Amino acid sequence: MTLTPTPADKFSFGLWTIGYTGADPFGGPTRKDLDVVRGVEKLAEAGAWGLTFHDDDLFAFGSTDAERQHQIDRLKQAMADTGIVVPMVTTNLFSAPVFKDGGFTSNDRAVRRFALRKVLRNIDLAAELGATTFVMWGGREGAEYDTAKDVQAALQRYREAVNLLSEYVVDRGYDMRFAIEPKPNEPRGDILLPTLGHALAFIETLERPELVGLNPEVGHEQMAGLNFTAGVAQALDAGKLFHIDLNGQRSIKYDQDLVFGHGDVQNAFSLVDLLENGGPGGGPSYEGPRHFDYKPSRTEDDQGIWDSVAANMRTYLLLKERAAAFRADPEVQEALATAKVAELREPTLDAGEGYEQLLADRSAYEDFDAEAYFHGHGFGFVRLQQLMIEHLMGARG
Ligand SMILES: [Mn+2]
Repeated sequence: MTLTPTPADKFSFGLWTIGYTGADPFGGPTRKDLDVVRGVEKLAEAGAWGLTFHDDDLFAFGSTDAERQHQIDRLKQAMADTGIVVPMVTTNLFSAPVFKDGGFTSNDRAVRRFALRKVLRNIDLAAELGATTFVMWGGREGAEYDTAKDVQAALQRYREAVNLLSEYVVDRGYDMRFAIEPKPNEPRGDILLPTLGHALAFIETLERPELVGLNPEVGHEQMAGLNFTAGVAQALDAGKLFHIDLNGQRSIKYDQDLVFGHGDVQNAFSLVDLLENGGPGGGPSYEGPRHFDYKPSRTEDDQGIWDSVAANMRTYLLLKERAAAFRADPEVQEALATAKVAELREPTLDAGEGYEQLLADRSAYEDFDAEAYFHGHGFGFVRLQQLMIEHLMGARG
């Protein structure tokens, strides 16, 4: 296994990630603006596969049609020159002052109509560039004050928006699906659809639920104190892992957007193991882009941007290599068997068995000595976890 990234690894980066200038609520930029052509060239040089962007990352909000087209043409030329693809596009409905109360769910109806037009225009661009995933991160879709937002009405407007956009994609014949990106808070005090679970439930209320899935982000679930790998597993179970945002987060605090693995590295290990080895046949469970949505820290210079780009991909490949070694270790396989991990894939009932047969099975209840069955007999989960830690630390194979 190689630790040198290639386009076959399907690593992609947001233009806003490598283009982050270091501005935060407490200080201005520490780096110069990044030109998109240089960004594409540097990503290709690093072995990445794709670039993603918000409309406003590529051409400033309020650009003339000519300015917009000039930037699109420059990106297209850079793509042709390097082989970098655009697998995903998303719309900025959060930076401009007009979106201060959100886009799809602003209390102001004119803002909602403007937001829909901005997204429709950007969907056309996404299709033109060959993107098959359209991400919706509703960072401003929320509120700070319960009195100020009718959440039930806001969800109705959110639904109205996604239904309209889905209809548009179908009518235009675009090969494109939507991926909702949940986040609990920041920039709003509370954001609508705050976790994967909220978004999954919402998707089932849409007119075309098959067109809408999830774009889970490591840090966003961890900001809510949740286990990201477990959430991604539920998204996979629902057939809704349309895209993924990899980064690092250290506990419940502001959105850190660290390099992948620079937060909870144990959870990063289990995530890569799930994506690469978690399928029903012990193969990949996810074939889509490995997309990094992180921020090169404000302390870094230009070189630091490209060092962190490389770090994201190298950490992913290292974890993939560690996960493969973990799975191949005979002692791990024995510990997995002791822990009965694979037994959970066996249905609890026999084929054709129903409650009548279960009620008639005395061995399941009347003759089952629940007290004696596991008394003094453990699963060995701790030993299994320690084996994982030792593989992670390079102490084994
Ligand atoms: Mn984030």
